Amino acid sequence: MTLLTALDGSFGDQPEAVSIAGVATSWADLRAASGRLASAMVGMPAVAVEAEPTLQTVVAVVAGLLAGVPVVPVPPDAGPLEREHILRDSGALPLPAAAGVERALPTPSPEVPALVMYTSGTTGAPKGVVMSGRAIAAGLDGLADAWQWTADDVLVHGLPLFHVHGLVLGVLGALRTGARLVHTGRPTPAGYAAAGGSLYFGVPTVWGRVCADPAAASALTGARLLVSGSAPLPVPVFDELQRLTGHAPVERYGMTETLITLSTRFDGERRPGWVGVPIAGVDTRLVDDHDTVAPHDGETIGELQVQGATMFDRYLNRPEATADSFAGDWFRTGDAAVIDASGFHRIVGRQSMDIIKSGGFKVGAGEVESCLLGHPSVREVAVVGFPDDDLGQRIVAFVVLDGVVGEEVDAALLIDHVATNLSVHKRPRDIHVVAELPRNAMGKVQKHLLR
Ligand code: MCA
Ligand code: AMP
Repeated sequence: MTLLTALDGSFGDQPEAVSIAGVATSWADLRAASGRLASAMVGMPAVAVEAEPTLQTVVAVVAGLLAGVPVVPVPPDAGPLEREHILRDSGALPLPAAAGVERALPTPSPEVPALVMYTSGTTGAPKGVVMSGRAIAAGLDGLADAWQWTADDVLVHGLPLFHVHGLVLGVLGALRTGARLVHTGRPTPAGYAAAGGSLYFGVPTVWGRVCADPAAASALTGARLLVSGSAPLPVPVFDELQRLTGHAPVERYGMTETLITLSTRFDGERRPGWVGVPIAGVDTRLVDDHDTVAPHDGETIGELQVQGATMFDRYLNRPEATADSFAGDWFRTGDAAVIDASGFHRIVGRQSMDIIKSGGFKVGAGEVESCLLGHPSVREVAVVGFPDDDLGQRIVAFVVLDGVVGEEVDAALLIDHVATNLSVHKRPRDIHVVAELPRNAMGKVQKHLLR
């Protein structure tokens, strides 16, 4: 298949080409297992894959790509609310119970939807981002170019397999570049230290934890490149990582919708607090509130808009949301940024307070609020992101309890309600019970006052 070059035999083979949480396979065996499963998948509208960090997950994802069946990764800890939404909205069916006898399958067109990944917005339930094999290939090739990422690399990470970072970059990227992959199961400093890789991926929370474990950090000195993304890498973490490992990390920026669009380069400047330049095939611009192009002077803040080969097709079942997310050919990222005269980008923040990035996970305040309102004791709620040294932002809920129910509600119960109905990383870390929420004359909650 053309997307996953390593599975075509282009890089020869090795017995431990892909290793996940200690279980390894060669590319030939991976290709064979995926081929058998693909044969049983042909004709499915979409396939739901429980995205545990296991080799089975990789086999199932590759099978979907071989069969031309869109893969919908489901967070393994997704509770009933989140799971039912994803399955109903995508129409994805469970994996076939048994693999078939492998048949020769035609190579799917690069325009066929390869993945549907769910991402949170400011309001409502997460939206399914439909991405083609063509966009994925363009995104990975752009990163291979920026990072000089080749078959000589050993890629190490332990990120979840239901988001772009862990799955597209972290698995498909290895299978396209021919780099050997060591997935550590969880992204722990000890796991990273023991893996002996050349190329490491992490979210800032992971890099912060590596810095807090100097022995683990010093084990990374032999690496070639440490890459951070999914959330802003704090400058002190950048500096500390450089001090402890000898490597200035490469920071890159992207979104589920656009894949990775900006990065500092292996052979270029790595400036703390900045996310570099567009990868090949991507263009960017800044606009003001009226969609008028703003100057790239390193000071003027505008909304970052992007266009190019890495773009998603559409939000599944949401033509209006898709249309609203574009200004002509330009995708509205919702991130505020500056661009300097040399083309370097700095992400200044999100335009909406209702998008929270916690541990690199994007969480919509509205989704957590709806979930909490589903608890019988909660009358009103407002969810906000508070700065957090470890997670970047921590989810905090302010709740007004329903006096009629009359029962004392334990904060732990409400936290658990979100962890079990949505997923663990969407749970508030703190609950504040308040008599009322600050509202303006229109009745709208004034979240900035809560912060
Ligand atoms: C605690 N736990 C609970 C509860 N409280 N479980 C159920 N109910 C509760 N009330 C337990 C869990 O079972 C789990 O246990 C543990 O707590 C999880 O703790 P938590 O603090 O949430 O996890 P963490 O270890 O602190 O997580 C930090 C992390 C994680 C590992 C960095 O946030 C992470 O994996 N982040 C990666 C996010 C990511 O990949 N984003 C990419 C998005 P146990 O540990 O025993 O299981 S893609 C993207 O953004 C774009 C495209 C881009 O640019 O990349
Ligand atoms: P997601 O929806 O999970 O794909 O997250 C995309 C969002 O993550 C972007 O819109 C940014 O807000 C944020 N993000 C990703 N990478 C970076 C980065 N290097 N610096 C700052 N924010 C980032």
